[in-house]
Amino acid sequence: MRYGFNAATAAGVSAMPDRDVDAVIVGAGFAGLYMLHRLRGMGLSALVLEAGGGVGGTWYWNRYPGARCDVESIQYSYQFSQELQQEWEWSERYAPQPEILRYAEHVADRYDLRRDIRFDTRVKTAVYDSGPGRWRLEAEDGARFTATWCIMATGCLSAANLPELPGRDAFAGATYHTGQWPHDGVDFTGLRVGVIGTGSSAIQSIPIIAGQAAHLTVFQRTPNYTIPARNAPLDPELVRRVKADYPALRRQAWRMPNGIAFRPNPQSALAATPEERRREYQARWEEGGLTFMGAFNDLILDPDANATAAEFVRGKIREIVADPDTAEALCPSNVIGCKRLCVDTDYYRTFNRANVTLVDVARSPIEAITPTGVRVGGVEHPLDAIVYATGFDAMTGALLRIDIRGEGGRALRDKWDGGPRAYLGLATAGFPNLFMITGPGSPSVLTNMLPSIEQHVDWIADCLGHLRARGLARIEAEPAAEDAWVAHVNEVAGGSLRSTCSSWYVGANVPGKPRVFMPYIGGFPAYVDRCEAIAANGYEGFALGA
Ligand code: NA7
Repeated sequence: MRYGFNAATAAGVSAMPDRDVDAVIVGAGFAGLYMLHRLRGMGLSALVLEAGGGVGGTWYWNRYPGARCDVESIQYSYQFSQELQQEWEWSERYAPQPEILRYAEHVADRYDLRRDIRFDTRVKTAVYDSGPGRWRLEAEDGARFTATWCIMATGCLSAANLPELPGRDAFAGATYHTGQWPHDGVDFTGLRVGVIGTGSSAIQSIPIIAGQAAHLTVFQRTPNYTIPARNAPLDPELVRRVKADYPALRRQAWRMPNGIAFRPNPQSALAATPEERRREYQARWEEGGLTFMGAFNDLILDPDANATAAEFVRGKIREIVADPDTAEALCPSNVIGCKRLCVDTDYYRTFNRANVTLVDVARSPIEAITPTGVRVGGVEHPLDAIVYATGFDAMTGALLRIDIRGEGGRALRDKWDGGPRAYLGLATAGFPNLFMITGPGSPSVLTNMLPSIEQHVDWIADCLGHLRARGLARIEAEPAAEDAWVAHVNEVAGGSLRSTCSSWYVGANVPGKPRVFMPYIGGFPAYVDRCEAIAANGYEGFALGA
């Protein structure tokens, strides 16, 4: 057992399993770290419980080859401290996982956060005790904690999804999940490797694994659209310009629906001529990255507009991939941007390598994992190692893997049986004093996570300050306000092409999960305005109590 406390505190904790604090925070990713910093600044006692052995959340677990952020480094960082954003130096346009992890570690050290983080502590239960009005949490190691406020900073993409394939556990070779990668890395040299999945994690790792393995077999159920990252060392002149007025870039980002400063084109794709469209798509393809979807203003709203962008990318795939059958198999037919767009380095080109085979498991699904490989359509693909790049039980998975019980012992799992219900994605009726950072019903995964996290943390901290100033110690979302918000979340989702395909946004990747479009798609600025108006109106839609 490893503790983040200093020795004296750690000894105190192990001798006294029950620890009572004002606020317990679950998770030491970017959300948990900043929440701890804010609460400490308010003079509250706070303790972070973290399942991993270190800080960083997503960036602690996702150590697969090629893992990097698809939001540009210069924007994927905290903005709460001028000093912090001035002093940190990113090396590349898209920071690789080890560098983002170093950044999280730097933040933890700079603000002396580790002494209030208990590592290797996976929370098993969180139960609201309405008598004293306190949350009681128990970890898998039996340690217990009590707090007035329980803040879930458990992440949107942190509960690994490992499909129940027949024979899975009988495989004799090595098995990995991209989201639970060994810390000392994996050397695939000389091995026959299978990658299951073709989402973002697969698309980042496949080119690198292909460069090592004797042979790589990719099992693809749904082809994905991916845009070249054009990753490169960060231009020092760009960094100098941004740092000369970082707040200006942040202000620009806060006005964008996805919380990322970029150059959207206000024109409709359908109003443009075919040649204008081609030029715009080509320019964005060359620029690289997620801004491809900003080529026109109706790509995610109008199926005909979207089809023009989709066809452009399919044309690129056919140009890049030499074998026409492989190229066709790699061409997605669904709406571009419906599943999260991917950003890659040499993904499509990798399929020109002699040691890479693509196996389409859309029509003929994986029949079984055998002790020596993967069987599809009666054909065995012999393998020494399998990489599950099969994603996450997104948005609700990490919350529901904890047995969370609110007023009257009601389980969150039961309340959310038909899909998540939360007011602003911050709180859920029947669970007083429980907050979720970037919970379902908030913009979260549709935005740059860092500003979304900071906005939620600041809102929660301000809310606790408001309650304290009035001698109050209880807050709970009102069912009517929650119902109205959930209805609004669903209504705006219905207007977007994003809700039309089988993505993890709707829970489609996890068998049996209710199909609900989980994040709020109304845009970051509208969401922030709503949160601020609710706070300004005395936390409208919340019941406050002593
Ligand atoms: P994703 O994007 O959820 O991708 C998971 C992939 O695994 C996807 O291609 C799935 O196919 C595939 N999958 C899942 N289960 C199976 C089974 N049973 N058989 C075959 N293939 C399967 O996860 P990532 O980790 O790549 O990325 C998650 C997010 O992290 C990403 O969006 C970024 O925001 C960062 P499917 O598409 O469901 O047919």
